[in-house]
Amino acid sequence: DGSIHLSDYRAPAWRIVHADLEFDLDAGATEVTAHLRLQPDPEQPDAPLRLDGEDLQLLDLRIDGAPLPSDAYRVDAAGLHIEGLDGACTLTSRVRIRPIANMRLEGLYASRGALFTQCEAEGFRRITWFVDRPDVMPTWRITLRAERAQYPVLLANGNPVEAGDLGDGRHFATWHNPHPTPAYLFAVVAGDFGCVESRLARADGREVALAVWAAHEDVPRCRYALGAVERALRWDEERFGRVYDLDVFNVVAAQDFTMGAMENKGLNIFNARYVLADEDTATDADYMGIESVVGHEYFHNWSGNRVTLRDWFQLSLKEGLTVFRDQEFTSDLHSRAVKRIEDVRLLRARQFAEDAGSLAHPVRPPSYREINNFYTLTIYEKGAEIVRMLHTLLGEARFRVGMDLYFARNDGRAATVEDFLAAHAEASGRDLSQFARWYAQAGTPHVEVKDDFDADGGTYTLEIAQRTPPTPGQPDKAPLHLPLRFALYDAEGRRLKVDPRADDGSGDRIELTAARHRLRFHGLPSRPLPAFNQGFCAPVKLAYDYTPSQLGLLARCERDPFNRWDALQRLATGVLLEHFTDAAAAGAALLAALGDLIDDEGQDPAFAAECLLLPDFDTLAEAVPSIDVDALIGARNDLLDRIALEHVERLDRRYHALAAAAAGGLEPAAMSARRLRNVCLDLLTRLDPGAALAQAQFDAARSMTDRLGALRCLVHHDAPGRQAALDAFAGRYATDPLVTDKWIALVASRPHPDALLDVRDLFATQLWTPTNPNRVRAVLGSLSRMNPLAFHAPGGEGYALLAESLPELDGINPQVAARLLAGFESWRRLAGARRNRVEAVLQGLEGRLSSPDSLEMLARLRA
Ligand code: BAL
Ligand code: ZN
Repeated sequence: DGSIHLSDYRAPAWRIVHADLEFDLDAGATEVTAHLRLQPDPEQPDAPLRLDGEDLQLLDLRIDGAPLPSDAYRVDAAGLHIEGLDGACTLTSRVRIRPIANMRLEGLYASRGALFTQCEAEGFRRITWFVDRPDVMPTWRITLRAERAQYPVLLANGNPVEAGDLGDGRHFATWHNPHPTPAYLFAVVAGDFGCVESRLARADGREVALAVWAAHEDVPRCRYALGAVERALRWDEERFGRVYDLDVFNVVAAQDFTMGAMENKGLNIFNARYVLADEDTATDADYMGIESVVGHEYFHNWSGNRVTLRDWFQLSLKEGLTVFRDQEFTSDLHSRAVKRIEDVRLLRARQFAEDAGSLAHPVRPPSYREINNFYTLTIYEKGAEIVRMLHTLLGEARFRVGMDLYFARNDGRAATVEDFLAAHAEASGRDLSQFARWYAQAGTPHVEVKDDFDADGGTYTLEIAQRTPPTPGQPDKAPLHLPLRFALYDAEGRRLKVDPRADDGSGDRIELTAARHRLRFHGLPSRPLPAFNQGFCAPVKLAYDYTPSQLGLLARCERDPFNRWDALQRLATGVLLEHFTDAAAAGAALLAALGDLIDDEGQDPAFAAECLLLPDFDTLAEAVPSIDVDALIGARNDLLDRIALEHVERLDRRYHALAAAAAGGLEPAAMSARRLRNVCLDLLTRLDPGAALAQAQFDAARSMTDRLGALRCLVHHDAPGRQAALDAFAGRYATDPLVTDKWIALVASRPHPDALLDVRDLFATQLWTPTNPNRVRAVLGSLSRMNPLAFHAPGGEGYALLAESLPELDGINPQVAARLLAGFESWRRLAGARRNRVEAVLQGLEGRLSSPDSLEMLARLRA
């Protein structure tokens, strides 16, 4: 079926040690001349040379300068084959490509008068013939020639070498990348851009010139991203000892871009949404997202670029590790607790669902048809959790020694997960062989804890069992090696010093390795209250039979802020899913705890805001065996109404009390205040059909955070002023595609059946631009991922709406289409007729999709 298997890996028969490329750039027809210095693998002496290429018009082919006769090579749909080569040589090819016709946004493509590239994972083969795999790592020289008027800025990987005039209105620029770099990190940008720039001294004493580029009118909105680059560079020096390795670092914003951003060597290309920001157009969450993505891409320079991947199965080796690094960056610069809560929210809502659904796969999948389908939450977020567990098991100091060893030993190499674990095992002296299972085994582990207290002897026993449920292709699972932090509290919420004579795991952490563990603590005066998995140190579902009052106590007394939040999430989940025998007591405990939080001015308001947000639909859906959509949405709405009713005065008081702090700029206190204030506003608007407060905030808003927060309340709670507000907002930002995406996302995620009609109406307007991934996601991603009420409309209209658009989208940008298909990942657990409706919709898609991306997704969904 065209699958590629990890077990089939073979070293490349031919390597490219140096690539010298010349581009005659033009949107209609670009010519690429590639001089590739080739070396055969001495262990595969007679292997033919096979080069990857797609959609290339071959103009000329030479070996060591001599034209290659047509019977000496063969071209098929995916490759160029040359036999009979006699050792190392230089292959020169000249091809023509058509950037303007490239709607897939892979390879070289045109966008708004400029030219961009996207090569990860396998886009470079759409630019020229190449051994397009990550373990082929030449050094690079890149010359760009183009018309100066249309393309005054010519950027490529590495350091600038030379630039000048060619006469005839044309000019050129030559770049040199001295670091061995795989083709997926290749990048070229040509266009009319402006930039903001700065210079920074590197830790090794050299200077680096930083620049963030965008269309001229957007340049003032690049300042924040530039500051984020500066912070990222410093942080990686200080926390990981990683120093930058070129004279320049360029970031360019692209409005048409499939991914979030791309870490090309020395020339990061970003989706504009992760670059452009000012107070009028970006929310606080946008600012945080920009800083984190800028950090992520910058950190790849070591975790991904200097040490790259042997093959695409190792994708999490760079992505999981780099997500861990960007999470730590944000945690060191901002609130560690809030960052952890946000990350776990995402993990539980989306990665756990992926790991429990039709698309579940290990962090290192054993096979794939289309690697683009594996840029998933599992590879990224679960991959980061694995690195975090390693960090917990080893401790910061030993982890750092292991990281240094990993970087030193694999610098300039294409590495594997084994190389990563070997460096840590060696540096720490720990045996990580069982830990390696995390990379091979899919599914979220369940950890169940039962306890017993023997009052006579004062002995407390914890029985801990782990099991991982079956996933597609993996019916049987073995126990995993995981760290589990814990603490014991007394009835007043005082932390108990754990008895040093405990039979096992004294201290505050145990390592689970077996299916069952028993822990005993002696000399306790009364039954303690246990707390587990502080900081969510293991990405598991932990079950322990807490009473509502125990959770209320934990929400107040747990030392670990993440667990205080988690106690309230558990309490809320139990109330929503009717898990507690005494439902009235549970509801009362939750309402009391939330009331205290609303009033608590000593608490970080952002943390309080997180506590007031109930588990979302996806998280709840993950916690039940069968998804009753109406029951989950109904229970959530009822509880939100109850919270609002019970605390209306408190919420109102706090909302107004936070006004002064919220009026500030980007300082953490102001951001925190706006966060809580907007959560209060949302609850208050539930009770106010006139939505006066939301309307007032909308009218007076001075930041996008407050404007959009108020607009969301007006639209999502059907306020009378909602259409006027939407029109005003849309008019004000009509020329800004990123802000237009925001209001479109609000409309598409409105929890009302009419959202489907609104989306259909959008399709009929100029606003529907299926070639722009951000717009497609704003419309269809918001509908399928952020609007369970409309997407799961009982008659199947939401499913049909998504499915209808997929054949066209698949013909334009397969990656975007395939990603939207993943919105059906949990369909098998849907209760009632919905499951059948999705099944019919998926069946109806058979024969209507054509890309390998979408075909693979459809096959896995239906398997
Ligand atoms: N490498 C693809 C974009 C990212 O994860 O950084
Ligand atoms: Zn990445």
